[in-house]
Amino acid sequence: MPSPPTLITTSRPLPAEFVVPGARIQTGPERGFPSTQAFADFAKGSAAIVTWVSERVDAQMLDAIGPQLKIVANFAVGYDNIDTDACAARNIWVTNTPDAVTEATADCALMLMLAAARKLAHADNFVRSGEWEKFGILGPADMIGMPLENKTLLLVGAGRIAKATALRSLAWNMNLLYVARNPKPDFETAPLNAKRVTLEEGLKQADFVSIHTPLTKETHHLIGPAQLALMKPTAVLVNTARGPVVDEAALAEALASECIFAAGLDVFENEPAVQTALKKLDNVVLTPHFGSANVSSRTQMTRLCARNVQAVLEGRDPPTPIVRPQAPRAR
Ligand code: 8YV
Repeated sequence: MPSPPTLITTSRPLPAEFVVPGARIQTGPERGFPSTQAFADFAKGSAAIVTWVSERVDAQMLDAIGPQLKIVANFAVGYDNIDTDACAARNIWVTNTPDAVTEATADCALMLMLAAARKLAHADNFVRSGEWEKFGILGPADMIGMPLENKTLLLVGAGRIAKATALRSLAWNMNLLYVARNPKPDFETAPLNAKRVTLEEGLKQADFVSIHTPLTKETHHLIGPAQLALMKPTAVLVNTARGPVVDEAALAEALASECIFAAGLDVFENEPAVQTALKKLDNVVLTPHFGSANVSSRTQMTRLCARNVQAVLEGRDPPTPIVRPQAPRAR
């Protein structure tokens, strides 16, 4: 009797480009599963699961899915949602989607820099609410923002997205600083000519700060009250990486007290919840963790994710591994 097709579970419906020949693909609900347990129950018996940034993949989940699970393919470049040690201990591959998200996320960072600097949240609300009609034509001193031209941009992290953001910033002739554990020759040479600094030095000097570091134990609340206090009152903070890198309550406080000028946030500590204090402020632009949400990026993410799954199911190394099984798997 022919064996049944290999089962792949995607936690949500994926774009049509998610094709893995010979496999049966079952998809979770549009808005994702209500709990890890519900996802695990649905995915039981799968050889591959495709996960979204909001889904925690832990030892309990892996065990509930079963020992036939070969790969956790994250539909994102960040993989802080996955217990990689638990996957390694069970000889399960973990893959992500680097490169595919780079350009769209860098666009998002620049969009938030400009939007926050030019008070877009306030301006948009001013028009929609009818406030403009009551107020009248703006005068020379109304709604004045900050320029990007010739200003200093600090990149916290020096990976692909930081570099793509830095390249875009050259259009404004920005002076670049970066924070990284090790020197990055491609940041320090033309065209970026960025200078490596400590976080403290960078925060003091920067007019714009853009976060591009993965979330780890070391980067949790990397930007807290002490760091915000170092920033200029005219400075703008942008986060397109992971919410918990910034202490959200401390940021709300810094914005409310005008310790910094503005912020642009695509990521939050407890998504989809956002601190009420932040939502009340008009010097912060808020977007719903949609950095990679453009057509080109989503297509590339989907294709790469499918290639990762297909390779592992066919016994080959996937193109973008994070965790590689150490022991040969019984087939
Ligand atoms: C999100 C991301 O997956 O790649 C990442 O790490 O955070 C993003 O691509 C996406 O924006 C969620 O909508």
